Amino acid sequence: MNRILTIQDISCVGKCSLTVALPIISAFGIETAVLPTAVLSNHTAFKGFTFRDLTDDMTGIADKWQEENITFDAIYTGYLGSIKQIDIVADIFRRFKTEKNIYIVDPAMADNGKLYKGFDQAFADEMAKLCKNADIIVPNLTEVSFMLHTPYIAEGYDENYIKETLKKLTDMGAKTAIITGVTFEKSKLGAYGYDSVNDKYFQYFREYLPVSFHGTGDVFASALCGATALGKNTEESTEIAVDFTVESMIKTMENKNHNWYGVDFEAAFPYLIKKLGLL
Ligand code: PXL
Repeated sequence: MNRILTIQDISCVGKCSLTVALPIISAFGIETAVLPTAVLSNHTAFKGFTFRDLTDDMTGIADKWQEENITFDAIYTGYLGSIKQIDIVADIFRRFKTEKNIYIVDPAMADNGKLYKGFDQAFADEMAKLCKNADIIVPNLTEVSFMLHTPYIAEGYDENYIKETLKKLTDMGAKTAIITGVTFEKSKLGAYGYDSVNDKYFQYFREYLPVSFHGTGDVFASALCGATALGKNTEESTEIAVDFTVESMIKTMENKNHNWYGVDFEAAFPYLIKKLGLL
């Protein structure tokens, strides 16, 4: 069985990071090992939150895995709490890198033109460095603007702009970059990618939904990771991840009692399992 290591925080309530990655990757039939970076009462989009920093535990945990010769088929990193954690993650990646395993970085740090609470440009610059060693990175347009030091353009850009931006991202070092939340026309939203190894652009769009939920980036990245670990190519994995994210959003909209802080991705599992032919 494949084993993925995912490194990000546990937000106890709020459906993001590990509480999204763990169930979603498991649903692909893949073992999910976790390295929690912090424990929060809830994610930082709420008014207040507690934050137990686990930075000092991270290296010791990885040491034990190395002693046991534990290996990972993929490493997927998401929200990280500090520059120090980014450095530790870079080190863990070096230590567990094999010829075959793949490294997916979601530089989860910003959305809608703004950095999340507690982050600054220096953090974004370190995250950009972490992305250099990745096989696949999955930033949204806000994260792209902070990593490339370019203005954030919410809409009205054209396909050339996205292609040039993707090229700039892979020129920094990542093999493949996939920008999420791309829209050229009001009725469609999706992901646009560039595989620099094969010099190939790819895209996948679905209907634009007039809603915005917290945690959709984590749902997308987790599904992409699961599909990639199942051996799907990056293009197929992008389609699976976009479809699963959209289905999760549709299920959330169908739930009259839905909240603002997370998507009902659980209700989209039957769809995913059917689509993957896992039944
Ligand atoms: O969804 C990204 C994310 C992950 N973890 C924490 C967050 C956020 C976004 O706000 O606050 C703690």
